[in-house]
Amino acid sequence: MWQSCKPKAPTSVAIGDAATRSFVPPGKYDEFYNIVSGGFNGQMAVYGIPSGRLFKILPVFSVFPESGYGYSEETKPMLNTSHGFVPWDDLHHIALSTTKGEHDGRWAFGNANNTPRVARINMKTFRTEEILEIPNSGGNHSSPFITENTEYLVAGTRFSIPMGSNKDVPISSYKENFKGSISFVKIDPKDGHMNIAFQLRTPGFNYDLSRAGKGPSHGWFFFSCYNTEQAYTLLEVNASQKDKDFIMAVNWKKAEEYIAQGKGRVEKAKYAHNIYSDDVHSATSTMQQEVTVLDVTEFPDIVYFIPCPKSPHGCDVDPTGEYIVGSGKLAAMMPVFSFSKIQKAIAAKDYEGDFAGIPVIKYESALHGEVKKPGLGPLHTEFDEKGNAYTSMFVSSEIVKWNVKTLEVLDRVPTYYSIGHLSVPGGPTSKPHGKYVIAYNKITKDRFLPTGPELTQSAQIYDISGDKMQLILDFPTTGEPHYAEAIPASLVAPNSVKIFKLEDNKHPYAAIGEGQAKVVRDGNKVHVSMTAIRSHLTPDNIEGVRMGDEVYFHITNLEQDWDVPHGFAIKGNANAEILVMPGETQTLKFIPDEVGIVPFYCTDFCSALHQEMSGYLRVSPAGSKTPLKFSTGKIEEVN
Ligand code: RUQ
Ligand code: CUA
Repeated sequence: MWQSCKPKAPTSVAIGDAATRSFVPPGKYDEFYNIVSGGFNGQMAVYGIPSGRLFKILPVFSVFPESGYGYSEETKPMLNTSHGFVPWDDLHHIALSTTKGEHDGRWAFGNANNTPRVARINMKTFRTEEILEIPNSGGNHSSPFITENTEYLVAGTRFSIPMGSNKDVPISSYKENFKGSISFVKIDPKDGHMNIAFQLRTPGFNYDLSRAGKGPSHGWFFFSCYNTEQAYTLLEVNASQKDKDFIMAVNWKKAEEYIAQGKGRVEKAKYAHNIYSDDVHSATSTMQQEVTVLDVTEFPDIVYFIPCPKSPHGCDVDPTGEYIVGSGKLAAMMPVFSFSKIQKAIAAKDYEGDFAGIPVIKYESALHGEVKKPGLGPLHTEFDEKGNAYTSMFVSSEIVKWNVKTLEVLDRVPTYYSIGHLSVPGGPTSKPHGKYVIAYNKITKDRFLPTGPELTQSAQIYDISGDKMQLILDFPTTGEPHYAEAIPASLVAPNSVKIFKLEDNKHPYAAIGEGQAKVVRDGNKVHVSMTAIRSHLTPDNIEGVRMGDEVYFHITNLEQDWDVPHGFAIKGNANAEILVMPGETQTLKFIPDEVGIVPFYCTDFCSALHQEMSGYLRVSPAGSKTPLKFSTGKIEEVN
């Protein structure tokens, strides 16, 4: 039996009645929303904490046939880029908006790692409202990270690449020609709209992760950098030569001053800016043409390097804003830097030299201290409300708890297996909510029933309310989770939108009532303004469509009750379904490919007579004289 092959670990961990702490009784709500990145599925997912229950997959950078995201005419522009329509990406990091460093429940941001973009999700509708492409970026891993009051979202390039006018260069000219870039995206406090305020052009190597300063360090940003060897081949070996890489400290207030003084250089760039509006229930995509650039090597006081051992990955700022934790993936200890010491070192020009003209602060001068022997492969650190830090150890598969001030290791627990990110509710804010740490693991192996070669990814919840961390739940996740953020339900649930008001619907093809349902021919385009209400579609008989036509089904859901979506699908369509929320209009395009009668139906089991919620489209041969007609019950003729 397959059970007999099970390794020891899963059975040997006794969690006793600790599991009851993750139990949320039927009908009761979870305490936290947990917004989890989907990695290579390009989406976010919404779970409850502590139950680990999955509520929703929230489409962001990848098409989602389940809702029609990226398939409906209204949402297609959301995935437009300077490369055209891109149906997929890789989403690693979540950033929840903050005010004065604390969660405010307004927006969630996420990054597209592959085709550089950032997205903003409205936490009232749990929908992607805006996607902004990032130009001059070779991959958007170091992103998105936000400042204390969500003034800026910052996106750093993972790979350096040649930028500007001369891009066709030998790869071996990396040192001369390859540059990094950090984009400062201004967030409009009213509506969250994003615009690139400026980009910093930085030395050519890899930028990995980042955090903004807060409290005393507000106005600063800290980025982990690797491959300061500037290798361009076999990075596995060549980018691990040096003893230390850097944490890059950026004084963004200074950069703002230079921009205000007009010191930025306007450069040509091409990048898409896509915005979804709930008024017209549609997205528009505009192509932006320029970006303002500050080359940090030309300004002496924007950027400083701090040596950080062995290929740093996570770079995390504690809730007080004084301590910055660097995690060298290959280092046997973890350095904790002090913001006030960094300031002193800068004032005293306490430098060990420079890199590409940028001062390198002496390691000892910036250092608060080192966490000795924390574990193997430290990646990411989160914080609780009691002055403790929790670091994920990829290689030794554990979470290590330590005290930020004393640097003393307090506790360690195994994770199953190979933890990447971890998350404490409010962990990156100035006021952590604490209570749990959630591990996001890269490998599950034997934790769940096998499902062929591909196994589920998994997360694990540990209770951290006591001195000792205690495992209380494993829960499988969709995609590959990277970072996640949990936020108290009380900050989000009361604002949740239940319906869209029909009277506010400004979609050009909306039918606000069955009397407005119509079918209009415009050349070879046929626009059907159709309504959906329990339990019929109006019109449900359409004739006069011909081969060679493109049919646009604009479905308006007339319901004004919560939780009554209607769906729409039509036989043989080379497209997905659409799910239409109450009061909303969405459009599915259909190109008939054969003569005959084509059934369509509502895809969401909305009522006892859901199976009756259907209709027929008649498709006639090209050039046929069949008049355009539509009806529900009675016949109405158009033309
Ligand atoms: S990374 S597993 Cu893509 Cu956030 Cu560290
Ligand atoms: Cu509407 Cu089923």
